[in-house]
Amino acid sequence: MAKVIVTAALTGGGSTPSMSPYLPITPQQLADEAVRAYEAGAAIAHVHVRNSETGQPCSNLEYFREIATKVKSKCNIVICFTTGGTPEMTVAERARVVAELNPELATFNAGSMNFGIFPGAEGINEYKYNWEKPHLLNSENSIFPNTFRTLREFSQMFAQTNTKPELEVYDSGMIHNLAYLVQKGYLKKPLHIQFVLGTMGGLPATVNNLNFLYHSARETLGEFTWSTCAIGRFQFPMCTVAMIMGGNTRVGMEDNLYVSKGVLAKSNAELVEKMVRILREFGNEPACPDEARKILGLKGLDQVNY
Ligand code: KMH
Ligand code: ZN
Repeated sequence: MAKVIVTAALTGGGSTPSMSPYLPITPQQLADEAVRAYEAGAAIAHVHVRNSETGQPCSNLEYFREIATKVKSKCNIVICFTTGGTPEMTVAERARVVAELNPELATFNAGSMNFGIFPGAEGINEYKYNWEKPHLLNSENSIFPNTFRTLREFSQMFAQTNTKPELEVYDSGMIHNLAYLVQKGYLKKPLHIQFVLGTMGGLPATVNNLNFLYHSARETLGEFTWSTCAIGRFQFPMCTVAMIMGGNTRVGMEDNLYVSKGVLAKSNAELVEKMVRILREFGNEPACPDEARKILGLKGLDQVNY
């Protein structure tokens, strides 16, 4: 039996309120979703924040703090804050949550890329909010910037706060960006990688691509811990493959809004429950938060600033 980490990515920045009435928006909703995901077997909650009135992705530090504090008062799930945000945010805005809240774990996007969320507009006939349509359509002409300088500065900030970077790898070139950061001493081993499959601009979600990324990373970086997430209907197939390969899994409404074909998930916990059922069918068990802390070598909940 292996212990497998299930991360719940609660809301993200690419899903919009018109796509699902169940998408969590306010800090209270996000905190409740994190606790329910924990009860369902998630060891990590990956957190983005949204404007409470409009649901628009934002980088409001007080929302991050409120969620983390509320969650911490109820359970010990690991919180992994986003530093990716959305392409509309500046790098400084994205970095602030780590510098101020000193979390155990946060995302670290391993290179620049196109990040198209505009196909998401195709299925929407009526928008709930005015910001949604331009947010989706403008992504046809925007870049998700993570220059070498940003990577160096983020590495140094993560080291200062002793926050473990969850290294988001969307394509194979990014593995070599990481190798450069390791070689220069900016990133320290052991590394933890999230292979992100199926974004528009990154590698498609196929078994071959996951296998290729994993083996390229092994060749280039040696040993590391890792997890996979995949967009849309590929979420459960790719997480299942990752589990079989010995990796960890990330599910949740950031990447996928449906629990089965045509059926919207009513909560992130539903998606976590499904992943846990799959893990158990293969004789595995979900890691609890403290087991995840051990696997990833996290500093502990007593060392955060929230
Ligand atoms: N939005 C996902 C495709 C981040 O938040 O920094 C990847 C992600 C990155 O979760
Ligand atoms: Zn994210």
